[in-house]
Amino acid sequence: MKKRILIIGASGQIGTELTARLRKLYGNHKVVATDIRESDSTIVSEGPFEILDAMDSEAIQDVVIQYEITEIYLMAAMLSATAEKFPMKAWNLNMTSLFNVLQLAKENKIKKVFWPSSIAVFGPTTPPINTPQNTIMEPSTVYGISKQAGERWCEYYFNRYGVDVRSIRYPGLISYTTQPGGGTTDYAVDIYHKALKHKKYISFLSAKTTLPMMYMDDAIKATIGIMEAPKESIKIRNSYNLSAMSFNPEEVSESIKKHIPEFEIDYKLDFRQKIADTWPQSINDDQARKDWGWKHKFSLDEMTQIMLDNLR
Ligand code: AKB
Repeated sequence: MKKRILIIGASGQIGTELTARLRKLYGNHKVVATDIRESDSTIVSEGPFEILDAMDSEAIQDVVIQYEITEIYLMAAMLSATAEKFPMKAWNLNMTSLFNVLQLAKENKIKKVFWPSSIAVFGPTTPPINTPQNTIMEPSTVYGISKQAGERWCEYYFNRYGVDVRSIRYPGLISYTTQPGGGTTDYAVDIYHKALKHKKYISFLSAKTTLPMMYMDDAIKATIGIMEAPKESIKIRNSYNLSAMSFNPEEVSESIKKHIPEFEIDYKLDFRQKIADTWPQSINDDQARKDWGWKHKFSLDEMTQIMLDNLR
């Protein structure tokens, strides 16, 4: 059967870049981009685009049938900070959208599913340094709880119904094309915008709050990499740890200062500090490297160079 991909949440931070990369790989018409809102980017002009609500199972099924979809990347979700403001809405969106897609795979209407998990599945009782693949997971945020429940459901659908679902636990993601929305790691994107615009940034996380992070190119490579890997090599059907680098606001600020010496950072902590305090500082991703050949490329300084060059 020929590959035809559906991306749900294609206008978001990851969806935008994922759509572009998949279209380059497989051809524009093979990748159907959908989102609840219209996007003004090339996503709409360069290939098929449909308005689609991830909560609407019938609408998703219609698109799957219309375009003869074989795989779905489900990128729609409410992230950690917004989810704390709208707990029930976040739970409903994050879980219903996943069930909608898993169900289509269970009914054999599609062959493969990608669903993103997050470092938010870990919590205050998790070992925070070099966090192992299998460890204590007691998330204390709504987003983290929904991602952990999602992981369990993915594994359940694989074990019980043979659904080929693949997942990675994204760290904070940084890119210059699209802004993130509603996450705790969003500062690591905003800081570059503000550095160029105002030469100053006020961080909502403290100087020493170290979190696992990744440049978007690496995240896209991992996402497509796990989906392209032979089925037998995917040994974990809940979600894979994934790591590239770890840094804190002070360290990004030092990296920016190498290009903009007058850059200043100040700190005004808000509710997101509490969320960050429950997440690991670094992640052990040996299993992903061993099972399907994951390898990261970008370091903090390389990313800073790219971010500043492109945002300029
Ligand atoms: C967030 O901050 O909520 C996300 C994530 C780490 O999943 N970027």
